[in-house]
Amino acid sequence: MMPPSTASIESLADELRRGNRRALAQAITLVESTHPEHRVRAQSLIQHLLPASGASLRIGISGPPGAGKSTFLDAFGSYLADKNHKVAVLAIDPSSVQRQQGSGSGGAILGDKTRMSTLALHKNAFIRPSPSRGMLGGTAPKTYETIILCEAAGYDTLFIETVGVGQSEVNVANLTDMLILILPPASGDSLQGIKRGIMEVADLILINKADGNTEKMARLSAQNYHAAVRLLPQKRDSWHTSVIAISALAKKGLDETEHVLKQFKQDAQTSGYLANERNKQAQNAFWQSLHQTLYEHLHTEPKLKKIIQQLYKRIEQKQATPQQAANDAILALYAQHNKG
Ligand SMILES: Nc1nc2c(ncn2[C@@H]2O[C@H](COP(=O)(O)OP(=O)(O)O)[C@@H](O)[C@H]2O)c(=O)[nH]1
Ligand SMILES: [Mg+2]
Repeated sequence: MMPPSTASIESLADELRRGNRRALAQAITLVESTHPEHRVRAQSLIQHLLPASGASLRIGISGPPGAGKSTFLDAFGSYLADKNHKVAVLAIDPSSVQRQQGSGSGGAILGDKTRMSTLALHKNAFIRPSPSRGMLGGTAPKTYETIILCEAAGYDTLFIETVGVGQSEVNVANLTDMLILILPPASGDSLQGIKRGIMEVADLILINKADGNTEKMARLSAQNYHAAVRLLPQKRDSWHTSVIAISALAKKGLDETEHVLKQFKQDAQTSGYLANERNKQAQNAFWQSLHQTLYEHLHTEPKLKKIIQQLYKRIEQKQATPQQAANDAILALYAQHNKG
């Protein structure tokens, strides 16, 4: 998909505000582009749309691979969309980096699309995989802008799905108002294997697969997790992490989940938590963006390249340690800048 020209930015913004999904998809492509010209156009588009953003509940979905995150989003997303909610799903997929480079078959997203096949066809839904690119700056700034675009297009419920590897829970928690942790049923023993940190950031824990011969185990797990979270410090006085046993496949527990979401939103608004979170989300994206910009500048500025070559020599000749040289590079960068 080709990003739009400058002249059409305003009409793109209009189309997007009207809820045109093609316009939204096009806008996201523009925002994701690293091309400098596209960045300028993307900024102009965001400028148009920023005032219309903010009205959704931003929900992070985390949990180990195979827990049923995509299946849950298909079921619960469709359930909400049937009730006339506008539902967007952004799937952060680390494997898409490989696919962009032309290796790999891109199974993860293909698999997710088929797994969210009901939601994908719903007129009130929008699904978008978001490449994580593996950049130092992380995904936050681009995902942040994608969130703005979805909200401007009228989506009131945003889900950001991540795979449960390493940093991704923390990243997604930094971008969202509420974190839902989806877990498979587990025996009492393996419960201890779940990292405490993940449970501490979760606002709602869903124990999935409460159906067939895993139903009993799921309900028992839910009880165990319920007891476990009661021992953890709470994020704030007015909210206690709920634990619900559900079945994404059999569509059980969706009413209850919706009820908790409503309560969460209500409480987050009245307690001031939401406003505070939104500031933190923006500031986090700002810092990531700043890191990324500086990083790129350090690696691409031609004048700095010369200085760095000289500093390499100084290190080689034992006139400076790498740390001293790095400090000199920063000073040179600022001196460079002050000269204009
Ligand atoms: N029995 C049962 N299986 C489920 C349920 N939800 C998902 N699954 C299965 O678990 C597997 C992983 O599901 P998926 O949604 O791709 O998990 P994800 O990796 O967390 O996105 C698939 O084979 C699903 O059919 C459920 O509620 N009950
Ligand atoms: Mg998935």
